[in-house]
Amino acid sequence: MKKEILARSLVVFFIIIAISIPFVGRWLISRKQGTIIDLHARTFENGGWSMDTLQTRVGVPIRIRMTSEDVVHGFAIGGYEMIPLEVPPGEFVETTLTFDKPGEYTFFCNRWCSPNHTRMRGIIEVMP
Ligand SMILES: [Cu+2]
Repeated sequence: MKKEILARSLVVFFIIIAISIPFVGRWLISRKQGTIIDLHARTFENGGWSMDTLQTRVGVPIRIRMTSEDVVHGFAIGGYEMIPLEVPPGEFVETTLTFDKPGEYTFFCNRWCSPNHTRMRGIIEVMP
């Protein structure tokens, strides 16, 4: 009787392991690649960036997938060495950022997109 319970328990255990393998795999991949953040750009008059504060930790990659909902925008970060990106309407542009120092970094649109273009900015908070 005890052997039968043990055998049934083992079967259940292996079924649970087999079911969880794909989820664990995806979790490990997402940990390695970092969190994906969807960031939508609109002219300041139409709402500006869809998020004005992004957060990450030193050394943890942050993946940002950007698109524009109207005109061509740009993406650049003050104090972070990167080639500014062009964010065309209807297309997705992805970048991965890893910060080596804590602090607040300003991200902004670097393309003239409207009279309030210079107000299109946000903060990336990098915690230790
Ligand atoms: Cu702009």
